[in-house]
Parts: sequence; C-alpha cells; structure tokens
Amino acid sequence: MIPTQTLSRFIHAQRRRYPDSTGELSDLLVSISLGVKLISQMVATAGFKGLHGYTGETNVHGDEVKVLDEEADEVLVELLGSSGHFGLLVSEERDSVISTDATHNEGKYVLAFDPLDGSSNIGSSIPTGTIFCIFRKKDESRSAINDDFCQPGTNIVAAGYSVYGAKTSFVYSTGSGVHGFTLDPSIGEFVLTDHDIKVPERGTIYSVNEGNTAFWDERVKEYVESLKRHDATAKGPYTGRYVGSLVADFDRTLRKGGVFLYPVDAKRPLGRLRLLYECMPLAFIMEQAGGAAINGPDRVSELVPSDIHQRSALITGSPHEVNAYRSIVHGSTR
Ligand code: P6P
Repeated sequence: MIPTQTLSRFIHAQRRRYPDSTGELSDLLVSISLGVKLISQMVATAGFKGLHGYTGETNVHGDEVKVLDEEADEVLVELLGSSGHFGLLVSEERDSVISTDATHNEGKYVLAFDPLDGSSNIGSSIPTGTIFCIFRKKDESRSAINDDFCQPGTNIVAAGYSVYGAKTSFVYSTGSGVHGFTLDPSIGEFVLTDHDIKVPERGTIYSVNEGNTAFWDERVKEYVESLKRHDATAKGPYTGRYVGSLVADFDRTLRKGGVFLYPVDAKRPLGRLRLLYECMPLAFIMEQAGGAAINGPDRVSELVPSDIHQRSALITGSPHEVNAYRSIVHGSTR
C-alpha cells in the first residue's frame, strides 16, 4: 500500500482549511518532525555507537561523549533555531532562554521543549520522548522576549510529543483534534496512523508511582485506593501500569483511557514534572482529545508559568477519572 498521508502532506492539507494561513506553522511542524527523526536514530543506535546513552562516559575513541539528552537538545536548538520561525527557545536542558537567528526579526513564535524526556531509562530500553509546545509572541511588532513564555496553555498554537519505543510515533495538535503518526523507516516518513484520537470517557487503567504513597495527602491515598477496590457496579478494580517515562504513560492513557497522575507530595510540594514543556503541552493534547488535565485544584491549561523551569503536579486522562480525583481530593467537580 502506498502511504499517501505522510505528516508533511497531512499538515499542508490541514493548512488549506485556513486560507489566510502563511504556511509558517506547517513549515515549523515539519522542521520539528525532522528533529524527531534525527533523535529517533540517535536513540536507536546509542548502544552501538558507544554513546553510553545517559552515563556521559568517554567512548571507545577517547572522545568525550555528550549524554543523549544533550545531543537531542543540540539537534533541536540547531534545527529550530535556524528555521527563522522561533524568536526564542526554552529547553529542559538549558538554564536560560535561548536566542536564535530570528530573535530580533521575523520569528513570530516561541517554542519550549523537553528534548529527551525519560533519557535515564534508555539503558533498559524503556521508551523515551520529545515534548514541545509553541506560542505566538504576545506582541508580533517586537522581538521575542522571555515574557512570551508566560502565557496560559489555552494560548498554545501547537503542541506534540514523540515516543521512541517499539516504533517511533509523533502525536500533535494545532487545536483541531489530535493526530498520530508512525515513522516508516523504509521511507523515512511519518505516516498517519491515528486520525483524530479521542480519549475514552472512562478507562480501566491507573498510572502512578506508588512508591510515593507515604508522602501523599490522605485524600490522594483515598483516591488511589478507590481505583483498586472491586465495585460490582463499576469497572473496578483498575489495572496498574507505570512505566516511569512520561511520554509512554501519557500516550497509553491518551489512547486507552484511565488516569495518569503525579500529584504533589511531602517531598515534592511543587510537583515533580515541568509545567511549561511537559504538563502544558500534554494537557493541551489531552483536552483536544476530549480528556482533562489538572494540577489538583486547577486546570493545567489555565496556569501561567512564572519561571520557565517551574514544576507542577499533573493528573490527566479520561474525564471520569480526573473528575473523580477533583471530587475526592478537592471536593469539587468542574
Ligand atoms: P519518578 C523521567 O525522569 C520523568 O521526568 C518522567 O518521564 C516520568 O514520568 C517521571 O520522571 C518519573 O518520576 O519519580 O516516578 O521516577
């Protein structure tokens, strides 16, 4: 079968629905997908090229080996920084905001990304991934500034993630549904495999690191226990699945339903995950697929980052399970 719906063809077809669009967003999404292909290759060959994945040791040639997430970061900064579309970049790997070739001229957008989330898992072949979100500058008449990253997730123009696992997948949304692609290595193209992904209203899987139970608020413990109880009137007990790699746990929750949660706890009062380039893009995706994403009391997409590396809690997935969390832990359902 000839794969006609490649990512670039799909993106450009989507663009034709917006006659006044400049095609810039399409172009930059294709650039991001190229970066994902390059990182996919790096991850797939890490073990063979002496990159030692996540240890940063010296390879057989005596060259200093950068850890994979630094390599992935450099690929994206170079590729996207030179695209002309992004005035500024934020990377999980860099302490401060990154200027680009387009900082002081036409770059209409700013981009935040985690280049290789879960990279410490590579040594044991657990899936990893890249997560990103894109905002327009608050004021297109001026150069990009750091404050352009201080916007709620409801202002996200596009967001997506990739999973480097048994297959390399790329899932994105520009606000018109969520679409999933799979890399066909034989042609080096992402091919449409999941059009308009919708999360089930209710699921049967919960995903949380139960090693943190001792540090949870009592009501969080009550919520998780409620998922384990067998209740003849419902679907319980839920199945527990926790990979420990955000993109893998999120992707399964998006496609199969249920809930992924990393709540605040006594050791992590601000949360474990990063708001700008992990929680916000994934919340955008989950809501576009009909699901929900909160940090506990608040909708993640309404939060405004005050620091580019700010942490957050994340409870996301099917509406049924997320609303139950709100009700049990915070006494409200919105
Ligand atoms: P814990 C991986 O290091 C990561 O940032 C996410 O990919 C993952 O969801 C989380 O940390 C796992 O954290 O505390 O369960 O090991």
